[in-house]
Amino acid sequence: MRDFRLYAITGEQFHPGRDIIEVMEEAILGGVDIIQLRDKTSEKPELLRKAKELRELTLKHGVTFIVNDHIDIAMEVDADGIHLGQEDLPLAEARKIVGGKIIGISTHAIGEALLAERQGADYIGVGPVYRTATKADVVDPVTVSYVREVARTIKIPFVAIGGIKLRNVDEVIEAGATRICAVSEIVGSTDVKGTCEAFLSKLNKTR
Ligand code: TZP
Ligand code: MG
Repeated sequence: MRDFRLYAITGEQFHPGRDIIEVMEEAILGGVDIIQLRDKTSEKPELLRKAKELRELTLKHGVTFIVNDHIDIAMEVDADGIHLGQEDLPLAEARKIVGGKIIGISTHAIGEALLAERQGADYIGVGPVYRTATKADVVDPVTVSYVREVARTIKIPFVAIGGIKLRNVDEVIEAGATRICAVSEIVGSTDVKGTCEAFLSKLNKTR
């Protein structure tokens, strides 16, 4: 997959009254490399509609588009990839369906990270780094020192996620993360584009 620095996930609860496409386009204009559609509440037809619109938007801007959980929707809209958690379809099964598309896997422990790497994940999510209200099925935060361990151990791209804000991202970067993912800090911002630019200016110092 193409390398990336800033990864934004949708979270419509953080921008009531604002359209998802408008918010995600602002994030793209702020420089995000990847957009993920993550929606745990909509019914399939609604999800499919959002996926189609986001596919169109990301194609227009040359940004990578990933769908969370719904491999059928990812295939139907020809997304660039799929993101799966530990409880979702096993990676080997997903690989049979998506072929060469990107597969990202959420991991919370070094054993999970190593397994995903061995099984051919294209990237892994590492988190939640900090406590976050965004993910309902909260596991304990993995902590910044765990990010350091992953940075030392894992060879495929990893993206730090969970409770990452402009005010704490420096210590995540200092621990070795060169790719960051955020939901609420980006899409809940009154200045989505400026927030992305601020994240990127910090991340760019790591390369
Ligand atoms: N996976 C681990 S933490 C998380 C996901 C989807 C939510 C991150 O949201 P926020 O608002 O950036 O803490
Ligand atoms: Mg999932």
